[in-house]
Amino acid sequence: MATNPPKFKVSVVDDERLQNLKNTFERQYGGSPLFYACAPGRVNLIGEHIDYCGFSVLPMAIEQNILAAVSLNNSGTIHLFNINPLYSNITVSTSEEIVIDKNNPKWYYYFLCGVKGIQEKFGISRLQGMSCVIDGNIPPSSGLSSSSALVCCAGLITMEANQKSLSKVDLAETCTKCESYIGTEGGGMDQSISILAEKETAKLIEFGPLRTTDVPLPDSAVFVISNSCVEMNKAASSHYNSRVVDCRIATKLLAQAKGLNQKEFLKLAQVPTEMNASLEEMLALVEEVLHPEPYSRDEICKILGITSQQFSTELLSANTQHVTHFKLYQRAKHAYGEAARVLRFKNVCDCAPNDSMQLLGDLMNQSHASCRDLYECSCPELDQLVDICLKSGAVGSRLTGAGWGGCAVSMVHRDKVQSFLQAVREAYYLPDPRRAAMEKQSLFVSKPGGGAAIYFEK
Ligand code: ADP
Ligand code: NG1
Repeated sequence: MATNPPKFKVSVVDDERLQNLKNTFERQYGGSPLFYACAPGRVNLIGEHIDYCGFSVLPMAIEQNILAAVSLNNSGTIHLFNINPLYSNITVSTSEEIVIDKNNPKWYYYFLCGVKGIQEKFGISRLQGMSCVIDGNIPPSSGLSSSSALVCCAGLITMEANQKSLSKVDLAETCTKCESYIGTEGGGMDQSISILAEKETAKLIEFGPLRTTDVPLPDSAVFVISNSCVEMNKAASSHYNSRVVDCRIATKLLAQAKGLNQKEFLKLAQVPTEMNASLEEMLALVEEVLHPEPYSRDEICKILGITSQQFSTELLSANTQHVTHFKLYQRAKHAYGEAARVLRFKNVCDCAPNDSMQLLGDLMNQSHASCRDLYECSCPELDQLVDICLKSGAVGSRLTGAGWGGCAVSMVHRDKVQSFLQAVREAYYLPDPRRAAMEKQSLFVSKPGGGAAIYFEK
């Protein structure tokens, strides 16, 4: 395979998988693909649920990805065929507006988010018809960003098929914006790392404006992903958006308490920036201003001087209209604490990564405790798995991604990886037949992978 265009270089692609994709494409459409595209999933090492607060996060791409084979057609349609029979085929007309049903998050809506995002970005009135075969090997709804990889892959394909060009940063921002058509108010970590990742390095991702910095990880650290085998589909539940809403309301109460115009504040990171305050000072402000008991709607409306109608339309999202209580103190405390942990993790890696595995592990453990107790985005199985990982020799272990199920990421000393894998296998997977059947794709070592790529056959 030769790389083309140069901006999106080839990522690691398993040749057997590619050959299978090509064969399926030929059987399905009767011709060869014109090009291929892939976009990876990611594992977040630290910085959970703070991208949408405007704070930096620290993920790396994984080797598992969404891979697609594509040809162009003149029939004014987008055909999508998925290698996995669980995901049914679909044909969409390019002469009609692309409609994404937020109440029914079918797999192809994620693809159509990417298509729509590029269409809107360039104001394309009539999209190029395309025939695609999709093959994904990222465990879905497990905190490894399978959905964003699908959105990014579709964005990249649509850009290429319509002969448009964007920088990686612009494509990442476009894909972040368009995934919100499915209804989740994500912060951009997943799309940014899927597109901007580079092999062999984790990245600090900063927002507003989007930028990334390589983070050198300790030579002796190996990151192991383990799936709790509990799935949580973000778009089909309101857990995720209800946390976004808690943070938005906490922002407004903190801003108002410091005499700022709360209407101008939406993200927790804006308040310290405006006040020129440190994260430690923000944690003290949370203690001073917010109370640990959940806030009711009435109380929030009274404090902010807004009507119940304004509360519903300006602060809540479509799928959180039913929420009656808001744990503002706990959510803000998590966000400012987690933002500080990301910066400490990055500093430790920059200064003395090889002497500091324990420090990094401690930060990961603190992050998990905060996600579990303050942000309440873990679940019993995930807590059990994290405990097992620590007892099996991990230096640090925590849930990764949105949570409420999905994966843990553990940092393990290189010399202990084999005994760690065996101990986790015995304690978490083998005792349960369902988990045992999923073990092969659920427990694996992960190296930082490359970002989204397009390539042509020689
Ligand atoms: P994640 O944390 O993996 O992003 P989500 O629940 O947000 O979890 O998204 C998972 C959804 O993404 C799946 O239900 C499915 O609709 C879509 N998806 C993931 N992988 C694939 C795939 N290989 N092919 C088609 N759709 C996929
Ligand atoms: P996953 O794990 O892919 O559901 C979600 C958000 C991220 C981030 C994490 C929590 C989307 C597309 N992704 O990730 O932006 O907020 O949760 O840190 O909404």
